[in-house]
Amino acid sequence: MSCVTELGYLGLSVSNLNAWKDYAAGIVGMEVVDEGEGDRIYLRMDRWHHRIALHANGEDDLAYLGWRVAGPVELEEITQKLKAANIDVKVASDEEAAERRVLGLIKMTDPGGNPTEIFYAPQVDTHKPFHPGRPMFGRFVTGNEGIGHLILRQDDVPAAVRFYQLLGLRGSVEYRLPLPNGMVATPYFMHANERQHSVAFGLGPMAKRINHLMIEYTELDDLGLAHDMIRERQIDVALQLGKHANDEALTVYCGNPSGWLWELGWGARKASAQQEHYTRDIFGHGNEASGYGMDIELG
Ligand code: MBD
Ligand code: FE
Repeated sequence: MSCVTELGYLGLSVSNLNAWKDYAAGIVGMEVVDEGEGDRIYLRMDRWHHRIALHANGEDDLAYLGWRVAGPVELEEITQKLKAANIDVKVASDEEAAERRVLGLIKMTDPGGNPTEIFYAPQVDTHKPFHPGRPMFGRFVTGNEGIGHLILRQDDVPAAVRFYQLLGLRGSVEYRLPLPNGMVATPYFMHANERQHSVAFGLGPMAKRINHLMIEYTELDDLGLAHDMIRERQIDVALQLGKHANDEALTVYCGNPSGWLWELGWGARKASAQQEHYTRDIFGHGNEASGYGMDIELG
């Protein structure tokens, strides 16, 4: 059984690299690495060469996402499994793998049209301690749980569920949220490891490929520092501080320099063996700035 083990890396296309440096390093605490390539910079969250590549090509959207498998045997197995399911998989060249700082790589698109990659053996710079972009009390929760979680655009939710099940993720609808128009939103959450979810979808039509990236701090005080800075600088907050019912994380959703959301969080519980569903969050998450596709009522 070859399953992806974590959401390993992301590529984001952005228009304003300087604003992104201030946001990702100065507020959130990531480490900026500039290797002089001119069209991109890297964001570190741990000892990996990078977790996020920012490509300065102006689209202000998700460029690609990378799922990890254990090694070359698993990459070969999952390639065969995807081909057998009629997914159009391209085996990347050595140059493409080197560009992502991995040893092996395949590329495809998911049913929502999101450029999706599966890789093994990321470059890990164990000789280079993680150096946060602003003082941090702790670290980011990564390790076996990967970078965090994403809400992705999927116009055909059952097709998306089938695709991510093929990758080895598990999950279900975890909320039934009554909408003002009488309908019920039924977002679907899936996990690949101990992180309660690595990907979710099914919150309705979206302007961009991505609604948000959630990243998690090990220390509550780092979420507090970020929250203070977001409020001082009057950065848009789409959902105020609150605690989700499914992963029980305390989080806040703030606008990023590309006009979509980063969800900053702390204290998530781990994925449980059996599914549950909820009708609202535990507390908070009140709606504030609109226009981010997060106008759902969670409270
Ligand atoms: C999440 O992380 C989330 O983004 C939403 C909308 C609901 C539950 C958990
Ligand atoms: Fe989230």
